[in-house]
Amino acid sequence: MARYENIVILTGAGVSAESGLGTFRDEGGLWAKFDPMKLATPEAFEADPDTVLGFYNARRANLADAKANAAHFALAELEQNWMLDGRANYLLVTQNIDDLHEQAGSAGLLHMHGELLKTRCTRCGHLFSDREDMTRERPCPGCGKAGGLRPHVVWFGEMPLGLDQIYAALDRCDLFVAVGTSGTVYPAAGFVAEARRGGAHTVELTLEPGEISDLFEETHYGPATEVVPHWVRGLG
Ligand code: BJW
Repeated sequence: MARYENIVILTGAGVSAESGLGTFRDEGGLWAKFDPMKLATPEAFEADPDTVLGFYNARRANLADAKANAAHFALAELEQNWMLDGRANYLLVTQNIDDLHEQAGSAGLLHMHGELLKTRCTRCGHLFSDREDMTRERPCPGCGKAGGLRPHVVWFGEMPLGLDQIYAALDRCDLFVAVGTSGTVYPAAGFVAEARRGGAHTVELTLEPGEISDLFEETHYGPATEVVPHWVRGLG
């Protein structure tokens, strides 16, 4: 495999679009239809927990039938080839809360915006895998109290997960690749600049140019299921 020793991949909603999961900001996307300030902030949850829980319950139901696509599989294959080559520094950071990278077999994976199939209790902090509906009546399996369950996702104004690990990997990476993300949400949108500061080669694989495309040295545009496998094959 090619010359890189330390790879960081960042994925966004575009990598899962062809699996039938909507993106956020494209035409018909979630935030084009719904106001994120009323669904994806701690204040929205405080003001109207039933609406917020209902929104995430519906997305859990939608995720139940979704299958990993060729882009997820190509990234898992890249990781496996990299490990076989004896080069262990590979980190796949996803902004997505779906489980499609896991389905494809990715192991070195960090969900910086949380996971839809996990529930957290705001009363006791208990975190558990969960495919059921979250309701205010349902008791937490950890503390037994009702009223505290919320999706284990990162809302606007909350701290993304794993940032220390991500910035350490960005500092030492020599290849940074962003796949299917619009580059509108920080801190993820700042990762390309961070990687460039450390001297990494930067690649964008997405449907069309977006807000931060100028920051990438190499760009390939088209559907993720075509562009990602093609780029991965070229690397080998
Ligand atoms: C395809 C395709 C196909 C389509 N093939 N491609 C300035 C600086 C720093 C922070 C801020 C700032 N101003 C405001 C902030 C705060 C805020 C923020 O960034 N707001 C912006 C809107 C401006 N950020 C936060 O609040 C974050 N926390 C934070 O900053 O904490 C403090 C902190 C300070 C300093 C350091 C560190 C931390 C938290 C952000 C949480 C985001 N949460 C969500 C919801 C998660 C749960 C859920 O899913 O409901 O995360 S919002 C939503 O956006 C979701 C996504 O992960 C995220 C990114 O979206 P993504 O993936 O890019 O999707 P789209 O739809 O935007 O783009 C899809 C792309 O795919 C497009 O480009 C298409 O073209 C492409 N595409 N089809 C290939 N077939």
